[in-house]
Amino acid sequence: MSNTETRRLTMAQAVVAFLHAQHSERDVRRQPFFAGCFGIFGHGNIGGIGQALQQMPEFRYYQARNEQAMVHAAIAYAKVKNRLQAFACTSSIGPGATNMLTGAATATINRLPVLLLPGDIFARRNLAPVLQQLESEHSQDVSVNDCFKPVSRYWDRITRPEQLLTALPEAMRVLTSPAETGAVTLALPQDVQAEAYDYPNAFFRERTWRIARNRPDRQALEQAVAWIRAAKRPLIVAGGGAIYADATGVLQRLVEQTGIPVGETMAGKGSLRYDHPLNLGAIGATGTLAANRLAKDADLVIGIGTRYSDFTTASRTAFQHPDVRFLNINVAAFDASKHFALPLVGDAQAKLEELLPLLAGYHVESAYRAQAEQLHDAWEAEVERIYAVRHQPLLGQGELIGAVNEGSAPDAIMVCAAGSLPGDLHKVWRARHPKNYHMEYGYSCMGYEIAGGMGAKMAAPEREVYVMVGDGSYLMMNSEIVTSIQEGYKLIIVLFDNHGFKSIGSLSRSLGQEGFGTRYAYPRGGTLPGDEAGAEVVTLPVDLAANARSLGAHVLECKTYSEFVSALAEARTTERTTVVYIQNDRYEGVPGYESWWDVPVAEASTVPQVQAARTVATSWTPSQRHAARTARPRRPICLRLKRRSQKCSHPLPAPFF
Ligand SMILES: Cc1ncc(C[n+]2csc(CCOP(=O)(O)OP(=O)(O)O)c2C)c(N)n1
Ligand SMILES: [Mg+2]
Repeated sequence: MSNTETRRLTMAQAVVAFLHAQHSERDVRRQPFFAGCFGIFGHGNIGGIGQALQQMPEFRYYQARNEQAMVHAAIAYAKVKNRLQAFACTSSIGPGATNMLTGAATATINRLPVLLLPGDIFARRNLAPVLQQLESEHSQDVSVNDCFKPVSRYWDRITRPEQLLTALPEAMRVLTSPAETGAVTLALPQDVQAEAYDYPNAFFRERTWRIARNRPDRQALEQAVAWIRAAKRPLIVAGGGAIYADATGVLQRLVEQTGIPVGETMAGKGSLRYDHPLNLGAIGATGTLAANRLAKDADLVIGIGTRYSDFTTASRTAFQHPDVRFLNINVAAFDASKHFALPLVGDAQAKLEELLPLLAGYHVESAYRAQAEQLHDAWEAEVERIYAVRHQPLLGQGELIGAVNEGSAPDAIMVCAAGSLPGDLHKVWRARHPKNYHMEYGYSCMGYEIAGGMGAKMAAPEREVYVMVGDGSYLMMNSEIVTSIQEGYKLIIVLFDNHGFKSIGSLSRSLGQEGFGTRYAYPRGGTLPGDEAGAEVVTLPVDLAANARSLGAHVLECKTYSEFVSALAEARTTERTTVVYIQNDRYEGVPGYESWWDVPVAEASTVPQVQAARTVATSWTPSQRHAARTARPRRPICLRLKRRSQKCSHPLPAPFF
């Protein structure tokens, strides 16, 4: 094919033809990078991208119900595919476009690729203001799509069709870069989408983006080996990067060779099977006793693919050894350098493979390994205890999680994002493979669950997908139930109805605020009732089971534990998306384990409970580790009280979102 040959296409047709030709490759496995395009059409994309998608059915179009939801589905797809494949999302201009903003932030914060193609106002401007246009007195070079800039890793506006020739390759570079990936936004003015141009044929040739496994700097690697060999109490913190890099096999080999135990972040849970004797499970604010105990005295923290969010570090109180050092393995220099670490910048799998032989002969002291294994076993016993609680009259969340875990196929995917479920799941879900625990907890975006579940199912149609969702999140976004039925992607949605926000209610109480604004109940005396009203509230006449049924789902309502177990078994046999509906107790959940999360408490208040909460919070802040420390911090009040009486008078906060 000569480089001078051209093809006359509209800008939108060129976008679709280009995307269709892109592939990714890692470890000799090559696949089309895009699985297709989600979209909702309006006047801002119907005649452009809409026309192109109709003309090119080989690039599959999926009709979504809500633009935010379609981005969530795209994100979940990319997460299950370890960022090797992704979706494009097309929207109209104005509200269709800005509905994708939350999705863009979710993608970028979670380091997951998604290509957003919002329509934009006419580039030729001669009709302004057009329907849904944001006008500005200061510039005509502004549209609502400028809002995508801070939440996109690459942002561009295509005001001439030939700009695609340089914009699309840049978009692909960022989307396929594990270090830079996130939302990529190409704003497409509605008139330019439909404009024709003679594009070079060569632009549409199949292209393969190789996802490199970058190796670390040799000197840094040698220093890392020296640090590990010198460590007495090293601890691995496995993050999402360990899973995305497919480094879980070599991680297990490293753990077995060296005896270094592992704590897992929200995105990293599943890096090791839950029953591996050196897997301490969840770490941080929503962590297990096992991981949090060992974190406290770790002298070397080896972060693998983690962003060190405040949940992972328990708001910087998790690591209390006076001389603790951090060694971070990460594709992104930004993350690798956190906590003044020795950064090993590069691919996790490649790094661990290089480390293994260099650590030959090194093993942690047997007393340390024994302590880790004993904490692991004790934690397993605690999970058993929680799974066996049969709270009355309404069941508790921990036991219901246990029923889903035990009733699901070992290769299933469990999807969740916000509410009190993530904290409980992080602790007690038993992850049996690296994709078993799919938690969106970078943005913890209510509404991700069902749409995300659909994206996960599209990525792995051979697996059962369990969506765990609270009534608040369900009410916020249940629209993609319809899409899952339209496209035949069956989900098992487990809907926990506790008439409001169990999570924020618990957080509110821990701040002395009595659950204000977190219950779904009628106002009393002109205000909304909180927890002080006890059971004396009138709940709203909302029937979420009927709502799910009306969207086309098969619905199984249950009340007791045995009905729940039977419903889960039946849900596995149904053909279409099935909702298992159960009411659960607002107060019964999984407790916190020697950890903390920093949320502001009012500094001045006339309410004694708020003052008490402030005292607890300020007792933790001296433990926060921001840089090299000189003095050892005091133990927080709660832990001191706990040691004295084995009973903490302040509830350890176990909220979470
Ligand atoms: C989009 C969005 N809005 C607000 C929040 C803050 N938030 C976190 S959890 C939560 C309540 C969730 O309620 P529900 O889904 O019923 O779960 P529950 O807390 O009852 O387990 C809220 C409002 C959020 N995470 N995302
Ligand atoms: Mg709820």
